[in-house]
Amino acid sequence: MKIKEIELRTIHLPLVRPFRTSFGTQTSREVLIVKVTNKNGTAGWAECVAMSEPLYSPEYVAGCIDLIKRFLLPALIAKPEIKAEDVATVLKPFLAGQMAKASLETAILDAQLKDGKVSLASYLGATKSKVECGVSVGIASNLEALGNEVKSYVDAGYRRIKLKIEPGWDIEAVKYIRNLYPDIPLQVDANQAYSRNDGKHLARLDEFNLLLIEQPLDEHDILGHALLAKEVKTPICLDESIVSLQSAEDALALKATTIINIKPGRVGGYLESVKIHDLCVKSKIPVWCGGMLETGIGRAANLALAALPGFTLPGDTSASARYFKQDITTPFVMEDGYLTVPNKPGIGVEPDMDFLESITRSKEVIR
Ligand code: NPQ
Ligand code: MG
Repeated sequence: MKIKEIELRTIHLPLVRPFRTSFGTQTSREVLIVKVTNKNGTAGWAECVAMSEPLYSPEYVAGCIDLIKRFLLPALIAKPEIKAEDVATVLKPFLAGQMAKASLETAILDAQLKDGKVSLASYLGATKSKVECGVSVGIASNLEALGNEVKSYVDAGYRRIKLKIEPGWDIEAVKYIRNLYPDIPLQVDANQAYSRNDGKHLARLDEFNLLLIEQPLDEHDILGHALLAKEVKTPICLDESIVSLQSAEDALALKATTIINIKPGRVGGYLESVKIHDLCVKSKIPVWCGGMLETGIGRAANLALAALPGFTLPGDTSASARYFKQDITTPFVMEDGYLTVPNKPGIGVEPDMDFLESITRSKEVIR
């Protein structure tokens, strides 16, 4: 297709409750929304999952906007025609910006699939029409508050609970929730908060029958995760460390991870995500779809990916209401612990333009 114009818009959405992780407390979500219009007049939408600040990953919203305007967009526009399948190759010379690149590829793919009348789910190879939902629970001020929040999610029907942990909020929190819910699928996420010396401490989690421990160490410490995997019985699952197919291959070969969390933004897009999914299926490694507090735009696309057959564990693909009072699309509502995979062409959803305008903080159109 030929690109006619690109709109870069930042929006601001308050969260229904503060979300505390080992890297900080978020009370709202600033999101970069990308709209690509092609010469047919078809609009493709995507969101960039970078946060306002580089706390989870090196990328951040203002940096992504700069990277897109200064380097990525000029490289794409220099091509007389562009297919979504070629975007990653065209952008490969630029050594930064998986999340920025993913947002451009996804918006182009949305427009391309809409023109072809194909849903993202069927294009990616989805085999399910609904996916099981898990939920990520922030660090709480005390155990009782944690118990109340978890109870609200269990009552809503979530099929897996993930507790955010950090030194000082780990063994006791897990023990408390495990006592309340002896059988619920339970896992933890440290977002890099531990060090190589913490193996003995983290092995104390082994008695609680957790599905996995997510990203205990620094994103660059693949060897550390491999060493840790020998000290703890609970499976290690990498998140931040997996930034490409290559990094997934390396982590598996080095036995640093036995389960993988795929976040399309973190690995450069949905096409790279499918390659990692295929590698995991071939390697008999369970995968699940992570979440970055996406609006309906990103959530729709994540559901398409999570509907692939290798996604055998519930993801952080929660309902819109987990994070937002009002979503920018028709809200994703959970039924019996499942979300329905969109099946209309492209990502299958459109933003509510009146609401989108009302929460817009900045907007630039590049022709
Ligand atoms: C994770 N997500 O798996 C991330 C981290 C995360 C659902 O736990 C604003 C934007 C706040 C993105 C907090 C979940 C965030 C964010 C946490 C991502 O590691
Ligand atoms: Mg994580």
